[in-house]
Amino acid sequence: MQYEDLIIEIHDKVALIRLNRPKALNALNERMMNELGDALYKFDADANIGCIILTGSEKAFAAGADIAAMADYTYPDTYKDNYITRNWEHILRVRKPVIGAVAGYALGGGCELAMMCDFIIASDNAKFGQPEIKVGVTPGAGGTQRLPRTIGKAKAMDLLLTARTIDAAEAERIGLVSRVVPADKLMDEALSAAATIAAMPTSVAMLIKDAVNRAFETTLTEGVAYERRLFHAAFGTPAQKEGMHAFLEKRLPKFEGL
Ligand code: CO8
Repeated sequence: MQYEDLIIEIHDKVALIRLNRPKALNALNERMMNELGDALYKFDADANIGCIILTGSEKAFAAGADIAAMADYTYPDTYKDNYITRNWEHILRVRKPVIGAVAGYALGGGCELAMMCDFIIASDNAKFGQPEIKVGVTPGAGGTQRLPRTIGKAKAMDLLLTARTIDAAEAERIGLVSRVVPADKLMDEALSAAATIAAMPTSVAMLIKDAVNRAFETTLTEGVAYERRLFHAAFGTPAQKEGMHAFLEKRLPKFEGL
């Protein structure tokens, strides 16, 4: 597939996907989300890739779903087509780690897409918000669900009901992002984190991602039982043999291809 709205770069074992509709501040439309799904599945299946970065431009990760594309939609249009949701959740089916590298605006669907990444590294110029209420809709890609789970009910209600935009420092303080770096260091930081992850055994990174995501879907007891099964499963991976024997032999592990 040739991409019109994405730019792809490969950095050793890291795939970098850049949203690229600069004139519309990367407003997320049907074509871009289809392309994103295609690229994500391709890299998820590529044995040479150990981590994926999703980013936008210096001005916008994404300023939301494309308002121009949906302004005249009716309820039957949206319901019959399952409008936009059908291709928005591909990212949740990706089993390898996905880092969101956010500079500029991550608003509405852009904030929701960032929250669907495994963690977010933000540039100090990043701005997050769920301003859907100002254009007369609710969030539609998990904003009302993932935001309270991530930052708690009080902050989530505040952002969702006032449409207030928060800066990177506040986003880090409330746990929406894991790190904030100067704007000109964002890609270095994201690539470095991704390279670190890609150098780990990918099979185990996938187990960890699976286990952490289960925490949001189940009770603590069930989640811990699930984790225990994955821990047991890790003993079936060559990575466990290599990792533990390398430690005992006082050498660095060789996880290439594991
Ligand atoms: N959709 C379409 N076009 C957009 C969007 C958008 N979300 N955001 C910006 N643009 C376009 C502008 O229309 C403008 O185009 P043009 O130059 O042709 O007029 C261009 O990008 C530049 O934008 P601005 O001139 O407005 O730039 P500013 O720097 O003045 O402002 C802002 C930047 C503050 C980001 C401003 O553009 C803005 O408020 N954008 C809209 C933010 C918003 O409301 N987002 C939420 C949209 S609704 C949504 O996301 C629902 C998600 C549901 C997902 C469901 C999936 C299943």
